[in-house]
Amino acid sequence: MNTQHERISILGLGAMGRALASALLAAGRDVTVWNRTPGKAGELVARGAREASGVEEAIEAGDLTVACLLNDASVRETLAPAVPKLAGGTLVNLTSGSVRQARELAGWLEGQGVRLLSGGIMAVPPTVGTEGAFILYSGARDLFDRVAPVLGPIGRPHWVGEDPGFAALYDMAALSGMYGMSAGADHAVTLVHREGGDVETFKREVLQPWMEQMLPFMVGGADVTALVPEEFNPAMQATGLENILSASEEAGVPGDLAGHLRSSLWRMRRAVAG
Ligand code: FVH
Repeated sequence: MNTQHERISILGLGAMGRALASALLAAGRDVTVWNRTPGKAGELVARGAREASGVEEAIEAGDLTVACLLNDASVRETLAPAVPKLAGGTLVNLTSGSVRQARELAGWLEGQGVRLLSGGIMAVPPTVGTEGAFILYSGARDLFDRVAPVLGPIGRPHWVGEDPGFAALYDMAALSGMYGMSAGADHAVTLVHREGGDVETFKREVLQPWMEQMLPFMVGGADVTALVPEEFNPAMQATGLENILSASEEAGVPGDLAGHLRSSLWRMRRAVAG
């Protein structure tokens, strides 16, 4: 199959679906789009996409169908009436969901003669198609080998195994790491703001260089046992965390922003005790 001529149908034109379609059009791909609520395809159609009036029409127009909808329930609801049209074909599901949902979707589709390649998008709409963007895929290796060059323009394809749940697994785990960092950054700027510091200067001159310096240690030191290595001196860290919590209380930082600090403090105290 010629990658450039493989026809792609995209189900879902939310912020992410539109970004995917846009990157594929920019790369000269043949794109058909469908969205539950009409009216979101205008700009894409102006750039050469076709708009299907229904899911079945969209599936028929593509060699490859890509779903990028809100959640697993919306994928099921969208596909249920149209899945016979997909029989003998392939669905690439770039909708976020749980590991179990991805495995069950693969089983359900397999029973209907449809091959599933599960995906997890490691990008946000403005970074789709840019150098840093990558897409996790899991499912049969031969399927990945066929799909990867076709969907390459949306982000670097990265296969994480045969298990259809693994793309979701790594996606959810990576997001968990990101939300932890995000909570820390929100807490940090709130503390600076409450005590009269200049947030933008703090971000640029202190927070970003500090987080960049520590990132390899945070990722490299992450441990499944949740035990604190001896050289990390948990007693010293517990005292340091108490200092940050005191500084936050003095500044009137809302308590919910400090939840991750309290979890770390409990962990250090456990390590000291035991
Ligand atoms: N946007 C992001 O930053 C993240 C980055 C990482 C990956 N996620 C996941 O991508 C999926 C889609 O996200 P999105 O940003 O496009 O989300 P929305 O803009 O809210 O669009 C949702 C689309 O889903 C359609 N939809 C919702 N429910 C149904 C349904 N029952 N049947 C059919 N379609 C449905 C909705 O259609 P409409 O409301 O316009 O009619 C939108 O097309 C998502 O899994 C993220 O976790 C994005």
